[in-house]
Amino acid sequence: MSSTSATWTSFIKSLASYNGDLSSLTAPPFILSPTSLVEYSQYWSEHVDLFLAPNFIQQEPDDIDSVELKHMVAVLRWFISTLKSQYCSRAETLGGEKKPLNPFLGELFVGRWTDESPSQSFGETLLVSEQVSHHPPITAYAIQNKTNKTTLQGYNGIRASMSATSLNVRQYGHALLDYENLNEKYLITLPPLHIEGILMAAPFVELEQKSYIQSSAGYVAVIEYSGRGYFSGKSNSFKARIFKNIREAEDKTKALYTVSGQWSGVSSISRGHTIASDAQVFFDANNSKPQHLTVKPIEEQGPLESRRAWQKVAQAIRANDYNLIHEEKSKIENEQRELRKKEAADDTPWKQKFFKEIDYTSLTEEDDETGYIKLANMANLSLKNILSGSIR
Ligand code: CLR
Repeated sequence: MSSTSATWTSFIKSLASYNGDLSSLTAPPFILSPTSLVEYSQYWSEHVDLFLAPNFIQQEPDDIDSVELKHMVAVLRWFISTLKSQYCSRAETLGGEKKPLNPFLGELFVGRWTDESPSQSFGETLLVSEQVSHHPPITAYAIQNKTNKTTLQGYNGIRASMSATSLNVRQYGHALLDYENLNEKYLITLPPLHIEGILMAAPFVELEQKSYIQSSAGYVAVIEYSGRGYFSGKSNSFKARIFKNIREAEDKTKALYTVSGQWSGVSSISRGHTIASDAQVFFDANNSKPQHLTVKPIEEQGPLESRRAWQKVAQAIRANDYNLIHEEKSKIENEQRELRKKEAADDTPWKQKFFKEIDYTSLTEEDDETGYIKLANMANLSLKNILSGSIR
């Protein structure tokens, strides 16, 4: 057995007790990513044109669909476009899924997307992402385009457990999308996933089960995920159906639209509950390059900003220098321990910079300015801070 496979075997053993808390995972260097998990929020907006698209949709006199339904189709297209960035980008740039850096409390990642549209009607889109909990890791984020009064905000945590061959990951949290000019909001839940290929030391993500998009206009999209050898035999497959409301969603034949294909490739859309032979292309991930955000140069970043804070660790990872990785990581960890001790001693607990925690279970629909409770009720989803997508 080579030394690589020996460390991989012990890594797999450590995965057996992994619960989603990255600090408990000691992985061999070749599986480490130089990027912190706090950066992953950027994947929500690498197709800015699709993110803003509902703002530019017009109702035509001979339209069969309501304008709200047209918006829902556009929101679904944007959502599907985010998946390749979210779940395939490490495989594409680093050759496989990697273990991200474990963000420290208060770690920040900020950046912006400039307007690349021909008409310059998009304006600038900003991202702020903040690590709001360390044990367990939870990242909060907001993506805002002021020109078009469009905001996405949400938070994300994971729970993981190892089965015989794969790491099963459930995401908790949700995203809220607000199109202020349209007076429409959307609640987005996050799909469960699993990491395959671990035994072969070639990990990759596959999505599973369902996620939902609930519109404040009533429409709901139910997205079902499957991998190789399920309904199409292709990896990264999905089938999404749009219904008038969650009650209609109980009967698949009531679907107003059906979308089917690969989220990392091509998908098609048909009216009704089946994909017709003349179905139109819905989204083609191969033909729609992600637009990466711009981040300040490291020298100009503040000390809490992710790339500056992890700079030395990232360099050590790129250089494959295990001792240096460990040394530089320990510096950050010790510094964090000292900070927590000091906060406890001074009785000044750490506070988030950009986000506030809301206990939805103690709010009524009327008191909740975010609109989350109303949307969660419309979609029949649990309000408790438990796994997203859980039915009440
Ligand atoms: C984080 C939030 C993003 C979507 C997303 C994509 C990939 C997920 C990541 C989330 C959480 C951490 C994750 C990662 C894939 C692999 C990694 C589950 C949900 C785990 C911790 C790595 C384990 C080590 C393997 C390489 C074996 O919006």
